[in-house]
Amino acid sequence: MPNPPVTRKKKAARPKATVKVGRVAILGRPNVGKSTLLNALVGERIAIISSHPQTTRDQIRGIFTDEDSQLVFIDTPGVHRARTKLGARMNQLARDATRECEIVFFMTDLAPGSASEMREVDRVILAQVPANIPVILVLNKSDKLKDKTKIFPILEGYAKAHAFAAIVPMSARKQDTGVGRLIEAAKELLPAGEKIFPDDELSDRPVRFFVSEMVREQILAKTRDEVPHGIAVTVERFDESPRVPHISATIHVDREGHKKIVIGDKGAVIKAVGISARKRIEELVGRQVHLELWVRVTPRWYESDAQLKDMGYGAGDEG
Ligand SMILES: Nc1nc2c(ncn2[C@@H]2O[C@H](COP(=O)(O)OP(=O)(O)OP(=O)(O)O)[C@@H](O)[C@H]2O)c(=O)[nH]1
Ligand SMILES: [Mg+2]
Repeated sequence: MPNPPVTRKKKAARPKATVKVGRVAILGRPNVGKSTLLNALVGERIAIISSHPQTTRDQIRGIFTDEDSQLVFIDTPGVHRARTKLGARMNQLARDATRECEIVFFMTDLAPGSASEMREVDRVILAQVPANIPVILVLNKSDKLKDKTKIFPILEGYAKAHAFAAIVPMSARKQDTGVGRLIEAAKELLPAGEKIFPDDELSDRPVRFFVSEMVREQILAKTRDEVPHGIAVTVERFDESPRVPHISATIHVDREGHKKIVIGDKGAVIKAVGISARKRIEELVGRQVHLELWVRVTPRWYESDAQLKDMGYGAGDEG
């Protein structure tokens, strides 16, 4: 099975001998735009994004290298009230990330009518960050506020809740100037050191991981309600020997009814998932691939330590 690292297409600038280095964990509630920000920071679509909460289930590291820095951004699952072993595991991964980083980007989202007081759920998540770690507050989705002056009382209100190292209102989706401001703010807080990764490395995750995520992303885009939360994707085979590499993946669903939805009328849904996921995979690996998808009912896989481990989510060890 191939396990090469994923590299970026664009050439990164050659860094100096010592540069600003460090790890930045991106933390926050589900659906606030953490994965959208990770992609904007590294300039490539590596983390999957969807309108469903709890899309990200794992830590995803994206490596940013320029002439004077190498920053490792860690996307994390949205912290939520866990109802399954998978959910508990996801929260644990988010907590772990705050202990393995030098800086936290704490993200919340703005909406018309956003209160100037920090939300209680946000306070609880923020309280998980070790006291010695500087936190930069990211107020995302500023594009939703037509009247930008509405941001000022929110800035003031949030500044009272925590001694943030910086506060950056931005739109991750629009990839506005907030992206560059966050990178500069992180560099200012970091010590000089030696880069760890080669200039062109984009993530520490192997291609297989992204393949399964890209299939899952397309299912999330094409199904609704409880189906997305019950889906897991595993890559069974990744054969690079043919001229066009052959990938075989299994979509695990929670129950028979979900299998019907994922397959769709005359296979329409799974066919569309396959086409879109294949295009995304080809974009990532830079060559044509053949993608074969299977659907299997694996009831309550998200409550089984053994299944979670097999699916690459590790054992859910917290309740
Ligand atoms: N309007 C607007 N929508 C955004 C912005 N950033 C992200 N979104 C949308 O918000 C939704 C969630 O984005 P994600 O990046 O998946 O959010 P997340 O925080 O990673 O979510 P989880 O992985 O579930 O924790 C998607 O529909 C995004 O397109 C933004 O700046 N403005
Ligand atoms: Mg996410």
